[in-house]
Amino acid sequence: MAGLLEVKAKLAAARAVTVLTGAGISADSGVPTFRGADSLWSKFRPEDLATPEAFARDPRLVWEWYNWRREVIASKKPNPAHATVAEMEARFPHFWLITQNVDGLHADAGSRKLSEIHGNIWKVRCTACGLIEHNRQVPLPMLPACAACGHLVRPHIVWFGESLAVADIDQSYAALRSCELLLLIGTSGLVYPAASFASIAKEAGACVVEINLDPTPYSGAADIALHGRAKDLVPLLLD
Ligand code: BV8
Ligand code: ZN
Repeated sequence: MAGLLEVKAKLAAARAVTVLTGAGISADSGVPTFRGADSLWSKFRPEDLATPEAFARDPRLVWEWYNWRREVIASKKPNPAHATVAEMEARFPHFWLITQNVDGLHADAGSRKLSEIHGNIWKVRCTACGLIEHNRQVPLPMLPACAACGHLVRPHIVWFGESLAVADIDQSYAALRSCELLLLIGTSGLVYPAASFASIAKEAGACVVEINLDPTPYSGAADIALHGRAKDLVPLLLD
């Protein structure tokens, strides 16, 4: 595949690489994606669940959805694509991973230089004192309470209509503006602000590579598109 050899050559010469991942990189670990046939959204309407209004209206319903997702994800393991992305940290002098995934699989695979820009399903945040705790209990008892002050906790996840953490935005923009290569892996490019990240990197002079089963809204900005499963293609990039 010509594109693959070209990407391998660019990676071999690169010093600064940024990776942006979406649900597609975890699909090969058995984690349902957001859109597509057997996706999360085919069963639920995210507008009804992944929003602060939904949580204010019916915290139990929202927690039941997240408890179900935690149960589904609890048994899932990183796949070779996650492992290769973790290996990239040691390979490139300047590397950063921006993930939209909340499943925690990149951290499980050993990635440390990462921004989980939509949060993490294994973290809960107190609605009163703001304490953030790592909690892998499955299922969480209903309704879960803060260990420090006893008030209701919520998933530490960025819902629709909520802003991303300033630190994550700053870190992401810095990584997008300074990289020679931006790898987009398994993301549909539909959700903002991540949907604008490819053009930010491109404007700063990066070569943009898309790895996905299908073309996406990012494809216009991509210099090279590799079509296939992340678990098959991503490991080939480093070997
Ligand atoms: C904000 C947490 C503003 C929830 C998530 C109209 C126009 C522009 C913007 C908007 C608009 N209306 C509303 C907005 C803003 C909104 C938005 O972008 N909406 C979209 C739907 C239009 N964005 C927000 O609200 C964001 N906040 O903008 O704040 C603001 C400003 C000031 C003050 C206040 C507010 C917050 C966005 C974060 C939302 N939270 N998740 C939860 O997870 O429970 S988003 C959700 O979608 C997930 O995080 C997911 O990661 C993300 C993106 O989806 P993908 O990861 O791309 O996954 P998807 O299934 O879509 O695609 C999978 C891809 O993989 C596919 O391309 C597929 O082909 C590919 N694939 C599948 N298998 C494989 C594969 N590829 C390779 N190998 C495989 N095996
Ligand atoms: Zn508290």
